[in-house]
Amino acid sequence: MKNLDSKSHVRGESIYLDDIPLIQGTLYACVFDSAVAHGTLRSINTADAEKSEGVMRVVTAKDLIGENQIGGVVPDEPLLADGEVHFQGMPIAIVLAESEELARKAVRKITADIEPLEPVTDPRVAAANGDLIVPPKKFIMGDCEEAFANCEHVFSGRTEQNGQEHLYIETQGAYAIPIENSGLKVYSSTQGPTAVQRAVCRVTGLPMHQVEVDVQRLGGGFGGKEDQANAWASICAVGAQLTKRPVKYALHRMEDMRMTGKRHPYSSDYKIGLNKDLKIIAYEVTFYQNAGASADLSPPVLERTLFHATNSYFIPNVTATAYSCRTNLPPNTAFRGFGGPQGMFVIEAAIVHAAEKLGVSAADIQRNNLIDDGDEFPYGQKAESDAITSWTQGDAEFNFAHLQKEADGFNDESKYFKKGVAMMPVCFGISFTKTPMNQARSLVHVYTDGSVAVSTGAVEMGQGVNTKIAQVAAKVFGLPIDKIKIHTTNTLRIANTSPTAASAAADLNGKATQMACETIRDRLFEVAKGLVEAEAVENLSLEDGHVYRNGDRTSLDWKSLVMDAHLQRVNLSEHAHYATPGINFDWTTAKGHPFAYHVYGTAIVGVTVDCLRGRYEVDYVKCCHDFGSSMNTSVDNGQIEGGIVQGLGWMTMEEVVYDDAGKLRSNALSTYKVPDIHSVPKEIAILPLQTNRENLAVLNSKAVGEPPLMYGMGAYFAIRNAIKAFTECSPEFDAPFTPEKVLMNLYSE
Ligand code: MTE
Ligand code: LUZ
Ligand code: MOS
Repeated sequence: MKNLDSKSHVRGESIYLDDIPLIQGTLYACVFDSAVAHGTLRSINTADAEKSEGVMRVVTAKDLIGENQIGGVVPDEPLLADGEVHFQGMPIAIVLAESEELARKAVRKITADIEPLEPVTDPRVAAANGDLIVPPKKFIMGDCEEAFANCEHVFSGRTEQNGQEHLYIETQGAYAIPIENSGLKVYSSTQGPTAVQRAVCRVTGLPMHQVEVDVQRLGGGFGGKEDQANAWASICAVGAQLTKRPVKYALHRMEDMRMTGKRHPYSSDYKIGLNKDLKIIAYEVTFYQNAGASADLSPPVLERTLFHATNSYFIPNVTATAYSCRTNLPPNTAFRGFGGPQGMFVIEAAIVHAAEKLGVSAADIQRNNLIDDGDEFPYGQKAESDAITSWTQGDAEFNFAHLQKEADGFNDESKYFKKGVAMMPVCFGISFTKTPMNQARSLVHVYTDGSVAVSTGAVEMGQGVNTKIAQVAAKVFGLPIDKIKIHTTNTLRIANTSPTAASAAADLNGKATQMACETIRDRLFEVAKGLVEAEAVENLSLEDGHVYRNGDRTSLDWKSLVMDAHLQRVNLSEHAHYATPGINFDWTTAKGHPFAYHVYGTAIVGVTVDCLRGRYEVDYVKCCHDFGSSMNTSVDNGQIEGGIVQGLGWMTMEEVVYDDAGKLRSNALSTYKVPDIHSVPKEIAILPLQTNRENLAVLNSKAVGEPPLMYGMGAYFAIRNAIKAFTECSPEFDAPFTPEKVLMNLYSE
């Protein structure tokens, strides 16, 4: 079944923040932000802006009624700069005006006197200065020191990974409307309606029951709106509170790129030890995360880097250390994979390094160390592993050796075009690593005409979560999908939501919906039992809009049953709560069972590099992917394709450039290159892993949002192999592999 939104998207009828009809009297906000990455804010001159045409008010930190604080994990992030600026793009003042244009015009009339301080942009420099967001985190398994002493081969090195701009098609934005008794209704383009509600309450001083947050859908989030929607909603809320008028702010693309954080760049050191059979015996890794100016989600992102530091491999001795380093960049944040990809890149680089030195294929080392059933991850959880099955099933279908031979043959014949192939296994843990976040609720109403309305905490952002939740309700009630309507995500209907993140939204909210629907269904069965004279409710079922008794269709249809139940005063509504069972994690020991399950997969990535120009094309990404048992192959294949292309973009062409002064140079689509239709691999082949395992996913259909991004990482190593087919060199592990960098490596000798 197609994504339920596909038709309204194509017709341009889907509603986003910018499509919400505005109330008369609406004001437009625009932010004046710091042009300096680090400095003391001596004074702000807003006089000219206040006199500017159409300006209602200019707001600075001193005007806030509540707290000037929006830091969710660590309270280190003022909404508006006060005393000091920490990054270029940091909001300092808010202009509220009668139109967008007038607001932007007035912003240009504001000046700030900022005494510059030395900016830090390099995480290793920040770490050396002791400027950490939180104390270092560590995972230890076995004894690395002793193990290295006994290793046949030991290699060490360093990797660099750059950030990534989210480039959701819909930029950040919000619309806040004053309601009676000082309350606020806030429309926000957010993955976390409750996070927005909390931030708004903090800056306005309102209690949570006075603030309603509503989300129809997002034009993409990719993690960038898990926490970073809070600022813009807070700005609108403060404006609405102070002026008693509705306030809207939808950021321009360049404002968004300049003022919001991105994927975290990392700089890392590794040391890998192998025995003579190519078993990895020991792995030591140190991660320096570039957190930016405030914590945002950096601490949990850092933790997930540790959780995925060994990717799909079993390594008996591991010491992984991670530093979250405070720099003068916009606060970096969640991005599809949430630190996991950063952890995986380093182990993959270490394996490639070892393979190169030992004169073997990296695939031999990868294959030889895949985690097996019962093996323990460094954080204590025992694997129920499909690392090996996904590799062998993928290899059986796509034949790595043959693809490698084909590339070798091509390379023998071709002087200036070279092909490279790489294997990219992936293992990604599903659940928020912070156990309490793994809960969700669903509110289901069956109306007397038989139609069904569902509200959950899940936010639709193109990933198809609403389609999946509707499928769950349709399945339990035995109804066609058009009888089910998924309503907006709203904090009045569903309270205390976790953000739609960690790929877990369909699992958590889908399970809650399943529970709510089953409760209503069981009540209806009690009614039906009398109506169709069944001996027991166990003999009843609901299918294609009818009640079935002992597998036979009765004349009792859904609508009549519902109406009858209502007349008998049976409750046709239910609010259900789901909390993932069996998960835990204890940071005092850094051990536990944090994930409901893992998603496994193996990709083979092939590229062709133009060795005169440094350009490249991705010929194919062929993967064997663990869907469990997919409840929607159309949606899931779309997630795989999109994730792969986004991963390729991060590893190859997307290059976030800040200069030493902390100014974003890649601040528009002319200077920041994202994959377009021409960068999509010529072939993406998706083979579902064959498995009969039970899992904790909704209807056994495993989470699919984030894991495929990591297949795209294979392109980096495939490009590296192609370069090595052209010239004797050993490119550094410095992602992304932009065409410029490829060219430099091709002619580095
Ligand atoms: N797909 C689309 N089209 N748009 C998005 O913003 N976000 C990704 C992924 N797929 C995203 C997407 C991220 S970062 C996550 S965590 C998951 O979707 C969240 O949704 P889920 O939990 O329903 O998988
Ligand atoms: N967000 C979060 C996430 O808060 N915790 C997580 O573990 C996580 N994982 C992936 C993506 N977002
Ligand atoms: Mo996704 S990074 O969990 O929003």
